[in-house]
Amino acid sequence: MSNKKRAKYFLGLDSSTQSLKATIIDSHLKVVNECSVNFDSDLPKYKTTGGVHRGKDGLTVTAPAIMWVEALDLLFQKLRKQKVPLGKVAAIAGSGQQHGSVWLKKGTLKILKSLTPSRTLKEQLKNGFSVEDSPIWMDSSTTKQCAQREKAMGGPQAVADITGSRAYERFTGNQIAKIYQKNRIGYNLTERIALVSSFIPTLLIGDYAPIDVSDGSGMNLMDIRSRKWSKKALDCTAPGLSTKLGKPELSHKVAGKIHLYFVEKYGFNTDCLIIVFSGDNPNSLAGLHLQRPGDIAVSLGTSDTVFGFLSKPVPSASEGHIFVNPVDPKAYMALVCYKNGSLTREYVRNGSASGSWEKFNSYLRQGKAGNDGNIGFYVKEPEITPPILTTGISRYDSIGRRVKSFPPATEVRAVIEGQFLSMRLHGENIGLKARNILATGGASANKEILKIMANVFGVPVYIAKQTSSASLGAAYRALHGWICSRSGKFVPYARILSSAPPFKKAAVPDKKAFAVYTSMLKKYAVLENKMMVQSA
Ligand code: 5FX
Repeated sequence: MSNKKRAKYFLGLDSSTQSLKATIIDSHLKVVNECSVNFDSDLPKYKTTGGVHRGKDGLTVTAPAIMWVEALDLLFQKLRKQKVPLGKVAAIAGSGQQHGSVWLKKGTLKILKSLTPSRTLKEQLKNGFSVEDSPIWMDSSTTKQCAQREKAMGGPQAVADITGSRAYERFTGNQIAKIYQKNRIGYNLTERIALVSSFIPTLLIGDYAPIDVSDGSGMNLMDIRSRKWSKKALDCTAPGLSTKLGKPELSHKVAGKIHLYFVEKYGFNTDCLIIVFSGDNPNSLAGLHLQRPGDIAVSLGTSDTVFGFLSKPVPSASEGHIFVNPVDPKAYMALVCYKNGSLTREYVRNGSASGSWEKFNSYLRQGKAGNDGNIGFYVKEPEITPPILTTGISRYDSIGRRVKSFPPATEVRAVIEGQFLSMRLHGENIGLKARNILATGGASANKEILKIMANVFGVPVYIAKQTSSASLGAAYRALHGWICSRSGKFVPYARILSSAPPFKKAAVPDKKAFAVYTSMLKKYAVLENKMMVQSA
């Protein structure tokens, strides 16, 4: 048999906020195909903006679960059209936007098990949800439930010590508590609560797929040390919850074999394994090969995140999150998340640089490190890090006086410097001290932004060839899970990375600029504290 005939492919599926994306690699980690469905433009009938619906209260953010179902059929149709040999896909793993929950109605398991290729997934599952609009990570409407659950569990630090994070509005346990309190009928009708990440494999295997321990760490429900649901956390959320959640599973395990629906409709092989899916940030950690302390990634997307490998968890009640590591079941990862990411940068670009990235970058080139002491806080969305629910822009001049506006070049530099100073400050607070940075996400293609990143952190910045590290990481994990399953034991993830393409150095730090930012950090922290006190 020729090599081509024997070739095996591994598919990573990324169900992100805005799209469902497929990345296919061969067994040497070479990307052979990429394809995606954009929720706004490919499925306009759901009337989403950026893949979501925003509530009138400015806090509630949801997405229609049935849209994700329809997107899966559409994605496979596109792949078929491109003649991608889906029959050679040996394993599929995936990634989902973290924290979002999918509410499956009693009786849906039966529908899943008997999916028929003569009808679409949407036709078969349209009545399958007990709550049709899934709360997602951008939702900040559960402040009350966070306070209630923190009180019941012994305070923010007690919650962080068990679950890896204090109670955060977007974390699934607090969202579940809200649904239990406000929509009792919906809660009682629920057979299974899935995460976005466990929902897609649920469709693929036609059975309830487990929540993985890494994405499960983003729920304020799991004990990150035992990797089991914490009784204390379940008891203060809603009754009968552990049955509705199923048992958490290690991220490299097999969830099941692909359902006949996909075999008959799209030509998948009956032996194709579905590896447990995880969250987008855990998958990015896998895609960016973060394997040692000091390896950190900065992802510049809808949400900005800073994350990295961690061997010992030291959860904090004031910031950041500790998750179980998705590729090393004994280790952890730390993460700091910002809601004000690309949309906020774009807002400043539109207001100060006529909507042009070229102009934005020429302003960045004009200014110098430290922005002459000017500092800005751009809270377009209620912020997670630090928690600031009141939106607005606050600008301070070199002597800490509040000013109404900045000249355009100062404004542009202030938004970028402020974001990176905050990342350095809060990342270091939870043990993420960078030795080198891997930049990823849309804005990692912008060299001027990367130069400032290198100078603020004082370390070299690398970029991956491919900007979507979550779907690539999912594809790598598909291969990893498949190898573990074939070997009948856990195989170190490092072994599969040996043929991964190297990263490219994109920016090196300037020592003087780094020193400017180091001294600026203190002033930044003081002003940030002031902002928090004002917004409380
Ligand atoms: C992480 O905690 C987050 O909330 C975000 O990065 C989402 O995962 C984005 F999908």
